[in-house]
Amino acid sequence: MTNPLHDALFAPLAGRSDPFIVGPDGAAITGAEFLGMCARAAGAMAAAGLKPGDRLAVQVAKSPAALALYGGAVMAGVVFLPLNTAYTAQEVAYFLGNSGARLMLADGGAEATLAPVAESCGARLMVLDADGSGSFGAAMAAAAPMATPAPRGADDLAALLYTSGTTGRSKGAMLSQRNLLSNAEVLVGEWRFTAEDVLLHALPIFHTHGLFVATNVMLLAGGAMIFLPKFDLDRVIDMLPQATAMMGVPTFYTRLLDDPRLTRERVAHMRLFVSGSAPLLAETHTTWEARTGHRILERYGMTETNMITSNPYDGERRAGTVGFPLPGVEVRITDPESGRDLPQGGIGMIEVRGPNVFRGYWQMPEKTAAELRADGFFITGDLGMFDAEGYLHIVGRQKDLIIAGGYNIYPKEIELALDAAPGVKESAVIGVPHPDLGEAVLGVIVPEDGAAPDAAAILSGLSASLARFKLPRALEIVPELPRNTMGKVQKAALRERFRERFAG
Ligand code: MLC
Ligand code: AMP
Repeated sequence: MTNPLHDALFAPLAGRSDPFIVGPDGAAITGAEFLGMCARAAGAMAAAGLKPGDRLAVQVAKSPAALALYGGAVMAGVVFLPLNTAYTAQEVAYFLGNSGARLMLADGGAEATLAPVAESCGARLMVLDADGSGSFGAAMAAAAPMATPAPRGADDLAALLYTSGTTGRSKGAMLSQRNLLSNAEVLVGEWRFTAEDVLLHALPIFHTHGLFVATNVMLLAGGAMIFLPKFDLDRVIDMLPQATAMMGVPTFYTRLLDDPRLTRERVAHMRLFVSGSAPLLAETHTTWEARTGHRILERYGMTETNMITSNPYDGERRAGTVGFPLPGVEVRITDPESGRDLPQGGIGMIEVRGPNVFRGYWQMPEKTAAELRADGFFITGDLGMFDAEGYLHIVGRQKDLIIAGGYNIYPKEIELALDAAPGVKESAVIGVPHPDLGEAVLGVIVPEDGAAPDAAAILSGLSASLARFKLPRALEIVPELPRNTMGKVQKAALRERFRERFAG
């Protein structure tokens, strides 16, 4: 038995003496050196007692060493569980408890806060800082590099990525080696990536976009990455001339457009700009083309499904659409009530089937059954329609979800926290247009009789339990929430009322 993901993505690094990762300061790590880091990470995981199938939770700053943890986990057969670095200790406690992770890796700065959390969940806590130091960094230096990858099959789990749910409880999406590898293979072909490519990588590596779409594609193509710790406008502008491709969320593109240094000359060397994770406004698409001469290639995906559709590399990249189903991926539009197929042109639920679709939610068979049909189609919660030429248009979301700067935020989780705040009778959390983030979180609260809630105190109270990116950017106080005859809060009416709240 082999280890398909390791064999296809990581093993070929052995022969590479050219840079695979280039840091913002120009320091290069060759492919062979990076593979060595992965092998030492795998060795340190084994030395820490991790066995194939065990979960490894990772909440560390983005760095080459952090990326080597992913490669190490694949090599050791360990299920990689990356966590947003913004998550609070309370949020992390849920992920550790739910996943049963045996080991958690954190930044040194978070060690004191996370130690009791890890202990109460029965997980060991070790430190890996961005410069490679910390207890796990030392373990990597001391470990014998893993010589032979752990045997894994295509259906074995490679990663567990948590996505929030409409009930406020996060679900761990189980991604197999096949899910990841099949998608990387398709994307390399569709987007024409080769060993000549240099990807400007400014996305976080705890989500599908930065971890799998960007990294797996570059590993498989044999190209290189300029690896920035985060999206820093000045650095991105500086590095663009050295890259051939960039993948980003729409906020990357709007921020770049706001900067006069973005010129046609600066991006003359670029071959491809990809956007996804949130809707790209047609206006951003056309303004970008007018300014740079490049048409952004928009694609559509999800944590549970990897990439689903893409605009064509050759052929028309149609603004406001997410293109065609990828090879091997089936997409159908169904009536959200009956689940029956709709005729072409009908607006309905987007459903997806293919080797890219995940294996279900970790230890939540009832949630898996509710979203993954018996015939293998996954119900995305996105509403869409195919136009006459076969381009998919996403027209809305049936799930109550806000996407801010490419991060998903589920209102329910924030409403529960607001409802529990002093002086609050009830609340509704909505997403409203935001010039930088696409959508931003707005909290609407109804005070208890006679109470005068203190918005600043409420928000600061929330920050103890919720990651900062989830916090409402503002709170509006209203005497009552609009409800329909069934008593359901009419969020559409609230979104309409407050749609100008963050207008530029
Ligand atoms: C940061 N903040 C955000 C935020 N990012 N608030 C709401 N939404 C966001 N996305 C907050 C911080 O908490 C902080 O709050 C303040 O904004 C500034 O923080 P920052 O760290 O300086 O933010 P910045 O660098 O400006 O980050 C913005 C960003 C980043 C857009 C560059 O969010 C980003 O990299 N997003 C990419 C997300 C992503 O990769 N998504 C892919 C999901 S996978 P305060 O209070 O401290 O001031 C997926 C599937 C698919 O969806 O199809 O790809
Ligand atoms: P996540 O759960 O973080 O993987 O987010 C997936 C969701 O992001 C999808 O269900 C869509 O709602 C949204 N999404 C991803 N790509 C696009 C896109 N190109 N346009 C609109 N929405 C998108």
